Order: sequence, then C-alpha cells, then structure tokens
Amino acid sequence: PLRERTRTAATAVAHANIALIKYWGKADEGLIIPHTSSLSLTLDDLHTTTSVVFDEALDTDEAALDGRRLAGRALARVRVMLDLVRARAGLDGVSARVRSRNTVPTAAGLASSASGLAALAGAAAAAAGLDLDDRDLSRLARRGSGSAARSVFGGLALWHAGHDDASSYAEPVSSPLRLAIVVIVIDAGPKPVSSREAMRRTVATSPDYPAWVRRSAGDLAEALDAVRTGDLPRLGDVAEANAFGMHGTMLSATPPVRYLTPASLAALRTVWRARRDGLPVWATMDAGPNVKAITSAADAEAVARRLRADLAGVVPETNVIVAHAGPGIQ
Ligand code: 2P0
Repeated sequence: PLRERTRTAATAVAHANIALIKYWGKADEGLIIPHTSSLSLTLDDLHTTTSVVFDEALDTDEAALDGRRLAGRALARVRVMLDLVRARAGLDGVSARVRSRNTVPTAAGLASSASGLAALAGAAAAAAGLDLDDRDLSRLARRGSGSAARSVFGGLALWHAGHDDASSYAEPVSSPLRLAIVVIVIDAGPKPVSSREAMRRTVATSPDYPAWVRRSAGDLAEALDAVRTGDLPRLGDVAEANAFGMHGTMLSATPPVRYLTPASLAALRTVWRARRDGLPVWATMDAGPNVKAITSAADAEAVARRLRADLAGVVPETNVIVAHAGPGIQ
C-alpha cells in the first residue's frame, strides 16, 4: 500500500568509474543511447551515498548535495530520475526528499555524475519498492547519466551501446588483470563546458567524429581481448589511443572543446616518461583537465611516487590519488 511505501526510505552507495574505452556522443539524447559501447573500471575510494524518501507530506521534490540545496538544472536532473521511478512504481504525485554526499569532486571530470546518478537510481528504486535486477538498474541509471549505467557494477564493466532502452545496459567483465588508476587531480572545480553540451557539439560539428565511432568498435574488441588474456600493455595502448582520439574529436568541434590545460600536458609528459623508464602506465582523460594513469594494482604505489616526484611544483602531492578496483552498487 502507498502509505507504507511512502514511509520507506532507502540509501545507496555507488562508486565512480573511469572509462578505458570511452562513451562520447549520443544516438538518442532522450533515452541516452550512446553511439559507442564503452568499457570502464569502477573505483574504490570515490563514491556517492544517496538517500531517498518518497513522502506524501512534501509539496515538491527537494534535493541536497553535500548539504547544499539543489536548484535549476541540477534539481531538474534529479527529478528526471525521480519521475522515471515514480511512473514505474505508481507513485505519481508523491514528492521525494533526496540527500546526497560525494567523496568525488562534483562535475570536475572525476566521474561524479556516474556515481551520483547510479546512487540516485538505486536509492530511488529501492525507496519506491521496485525490485530491479542489476541489468534493469543499469538501464535506469543510464537514463540519469550514461556513465552511471557502468557504476552499477564493480571492477570492469562493459556498457553495450544497444539501439533502444532495452538493449543499452552494462554488465560486469571478468579478467585476470588487477588494475588500478592513479588520478592526478589538476583542478577539482567544475568544468567550463558540461560533458552533455560538449558531446552534443562534438556529434553535431566534428568532421572526425564518425571516424572515431567506427574505430571505437575495433578499440573495444582489442581492449576486451586484452582484458580476457591479462595483457596490460595491449590494454593500456588501446585505452590511451581511444582517449586521445576522443579528445581529437572535441578539438575539431566548432567551437572547439578543450579540457586539456598546461598542467594536464605536464602530467601527461610525466606518465609517458615513467612508461619510457619501464613502469607499466598509460594515460587517459575525460571531460576535464585531470589525468588518470592506468596501471596494475601491484605497481600503483610506485607509479604514484614517481608522478608525485615529477610533478613537484605543478601538482600538490596529495592531488595524486591511488584508486583500486571498487565494488558495485550497494
Ligand atoms: C566516459 N565521459 O565514458 C566518458 C568519457 C566523459 C569522457 O561519460 O550526458 O556524465 O550524463 O550521459 O556520463 C561523461 O558523461 O554524460 C562521460 P551524460 P556523462 O566516461
């Protein structure tokens, strides 16, 4: 009965993920169906904890992130998810209170929307009494933010682009590899252009975008093969190439989308020098200036020490963060 359900609160914890093969560009903006399938690693430390309660006593939806009340576009994005859950659970007209805490700097290209929208989907679905399996939860999270579809799962996750709401979902991928990501936080502030707008602009105007989409299928096949056979150098090479191909499509958009800064370039140079000196480390970047170094769990601390030393004066030591593979949504 509605009265019992509306008194039920639920809390979910979801972890950020970093794509090794990128999602960049939507074939369907409303349903968030991407042009390319993507592969990611869910991380341990960076996570979002979200509580949702549907409460008939509320006049309107309210949401707070890290103690600050959301309004405007940020609140609208929460309400998209709440509306999907309400429609599915028969809770139309029942408002919700959402409380969220992030250990991920918000909107800085550190995958806060992935952990945030996955946690919101999980908490809202549970509070509404929906009993979703992981695939359906992944599809629901996707409607909030594409990359959130992958944060439903721990470790490596493959998001099948699909062609409609039913066929676009993520699933876990097993591997003998024990991967880690060393995050170099260049700037934890919000980015100048949202990834949503940047993707739209890239798809609409970059002459290089169709070629990147075509190449992405081969990149993914190669990455999956490397993941299954435990071949880190092969995975690192294709991940790095895929990421810079994506940034190439942004730079050839009109007007260009440029997330790289001089400090990003300095960080990239240290990653490449470390690799030249024998460390197994490859770079990837997302919709922000931060650089993520892909390496093995066993080498992660050595990589972090090397990057901290080489970036002295450019990036504070505490901005070089070791992240290991993390769990799926709880
Ligand atoms: C990714 N990024 O695969 C890519 C690589 C950024 C660069 O997913 O519009 O916040 O909510 O679906 O998921 C960031 O975009 O975008 C992202 P929406 P999202 O991780």
